[in-house]
Amino acid sequence: EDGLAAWLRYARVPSASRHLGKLPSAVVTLNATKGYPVHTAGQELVDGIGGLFGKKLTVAKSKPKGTTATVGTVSAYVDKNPSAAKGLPDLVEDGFYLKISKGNVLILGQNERGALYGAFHYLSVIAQGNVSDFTLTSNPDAPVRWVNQWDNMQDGGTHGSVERGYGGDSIFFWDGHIREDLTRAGQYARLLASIGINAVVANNVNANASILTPENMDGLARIADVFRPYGVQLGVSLNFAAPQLLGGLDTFDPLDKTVVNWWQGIADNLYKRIPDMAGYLVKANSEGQPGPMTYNRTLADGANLFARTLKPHGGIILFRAFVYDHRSLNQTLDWKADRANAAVDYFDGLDDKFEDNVVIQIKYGPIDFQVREPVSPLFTHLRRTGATVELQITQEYLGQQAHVVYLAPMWKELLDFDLRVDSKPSTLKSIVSGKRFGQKLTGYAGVVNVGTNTTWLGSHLAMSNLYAYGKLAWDPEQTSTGILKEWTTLTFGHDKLVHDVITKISMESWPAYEDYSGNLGIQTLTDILLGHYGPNPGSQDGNPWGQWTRADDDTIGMDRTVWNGTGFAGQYPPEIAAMYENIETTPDNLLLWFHHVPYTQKLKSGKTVIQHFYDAHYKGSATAQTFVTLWEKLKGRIDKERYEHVLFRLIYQAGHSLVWRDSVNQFYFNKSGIPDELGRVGNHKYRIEAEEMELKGYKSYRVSPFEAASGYHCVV
Ligand code: BDP
Repeated sequence: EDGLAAWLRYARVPSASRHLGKLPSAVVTLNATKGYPVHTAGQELVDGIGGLFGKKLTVAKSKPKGTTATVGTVSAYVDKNPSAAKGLPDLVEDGFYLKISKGNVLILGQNERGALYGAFHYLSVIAQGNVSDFTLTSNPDAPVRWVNQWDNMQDGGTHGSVERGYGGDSIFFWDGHIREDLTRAGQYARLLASIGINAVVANNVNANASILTPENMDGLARIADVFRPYGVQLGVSLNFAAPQLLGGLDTFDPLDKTVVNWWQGIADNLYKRIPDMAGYLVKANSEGQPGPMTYNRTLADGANLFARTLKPHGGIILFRAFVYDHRSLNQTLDWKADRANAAVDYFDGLDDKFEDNVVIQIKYGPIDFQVREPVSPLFTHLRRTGATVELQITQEYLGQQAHVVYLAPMWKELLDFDLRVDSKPSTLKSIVSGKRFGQKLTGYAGVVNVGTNTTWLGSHLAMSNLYAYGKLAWDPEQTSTGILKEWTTLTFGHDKLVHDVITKISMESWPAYEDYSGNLGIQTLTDILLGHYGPNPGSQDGNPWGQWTRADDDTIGMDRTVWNGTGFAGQYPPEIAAMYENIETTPDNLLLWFHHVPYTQKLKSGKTVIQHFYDAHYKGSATAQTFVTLWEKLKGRIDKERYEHVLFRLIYQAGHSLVWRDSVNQFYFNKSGIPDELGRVGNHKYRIEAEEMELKGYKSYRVSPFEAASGYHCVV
């Protein structure tokens, strides 16, 4: 149990032999071609039922005797059974229909991919022990359900690392090329297909232009080949300056004819090799990346350049809204400067300027994957052009898989948030499904960043986030606990205690992490300049990245009001703007996101801001201690390999949460000079400082930032 099979282990279900009669005995695939999803579906049914129940199925072309699982597209089925057409439901692209009746299984997809999704769904249901009859029509909530990988083609010229990846090297790239052995890429596609993901952008948004050399395009085609059996399409991230960097042109101006022709050549060459390519992902004019604004062109000019070259081939472009200029942000000179304003400012007036195969990919919050952010207001400004919400499965600011943080509850809160456009119900999920404004191309993009580690993400428990991402992108009405239950059964089996423990840890994990890393909307107080890991509240200000707390000796928080602050609150529709504008109506958990207040400001709970900080850091880290003892109850109830792996991480998290607690509390205690009412902060009377012990083979040294260790000292 090294994690490689994730939730597709097909481990034997309890009392398997009792259920054999309720299962099919043979599989019939309709019009299956090897290398395409219907064929794969047939194979998965054989493997799945074999593994789960020990029943060996035969694969037949026409109807055999006995119970049968029939899988194919609706059209293939109706061709063979014209009279059946009437009874079938309407399916949208990628949707599926399942009918289970006395061991006979009918799995029909709107397309081949849908058929495969239906097969995976059926297998997941029976793996959870349910072999009774049912009928289900399932359509995805949105058409775009993509995954982004931030994989580098090369790193220092040697190998393929993954930016913000915590599960090893790239499964796609090595040494500036596409790997020869793409086995893992195929296995990844299988996992993704089982949760309804339909495309993967394999290379980093900070794209290397060399991805477009003829040799690398051949390599990309090989990736697409291993994805295809699972209905997963390949997307490619582009470097806006590639015409210059790779093509040798003296410009990359999006309106220049030679540039347009160059990009058309690229699209044609890619589609020659990969006719079913999904399209592009583009990060432009952000964090030093080139873009159309380099030539005073609009973001729409930039996006449309690619959109037009893709159109003849049926591709789409996901153009990122993560646009800001870290060189122009200066908080010391400009009190009104605010990175949170950037996206709406840059996209202002462009909604009706984009080609219809452009989708704007918007991070859930206006800054950057923080532990708590308000929903990005840009979602309310794009009514003609469709949007995808960008979520981050890789826990860049959220403990980097060394801390367990189950993210579905956070995503649900964001997706359920009602933005009140035109004073009408306008939840984020209704916007990204296209239902609220009626756009055709909308959906989800998740930054996943798996690597070569057999656990994929570096931690077994972190995989519930990937599972939940796919499930919510398909159906955002699903509950966090419901998704978790499914995932736990498929990953760890049916033991009730295993379920109870994983549910408790997971459901408490995001609130705990928020409590000890950064609460009241102050953002995750990590180190900003380097790894985004570990506490460093002092790095939050005075940096050009715009993740500011504006903390001084007496006050803290970003004033983002219109009347006195950066004006960000005014980017929301009036009802929401009014809520955030007013300190009384701003929820406590976003108070410091929107307001600059004294440490003594009273919260709705009656506590002061500073006392809340102290208490929350104690509470969150205390919760993290309980994860270890909870997990220890599972000894012997799950396999040793995964038990030990998770335990090691939870022990680490428990310790690191204390470092978080004391660093952040000490930092604000030093700044504010306000003592903790309970006398805990700065008073570690039971602690034994490592540097004061007799050190054999260790040396004591002063650390920076000072608050990262008690007493300013570490031992190495
Ligand atoms: C930030 C990451 C950086 C990414 C950037 C992005 O730190 O590595 O390149 O976002 O999303 O969160 O483009």
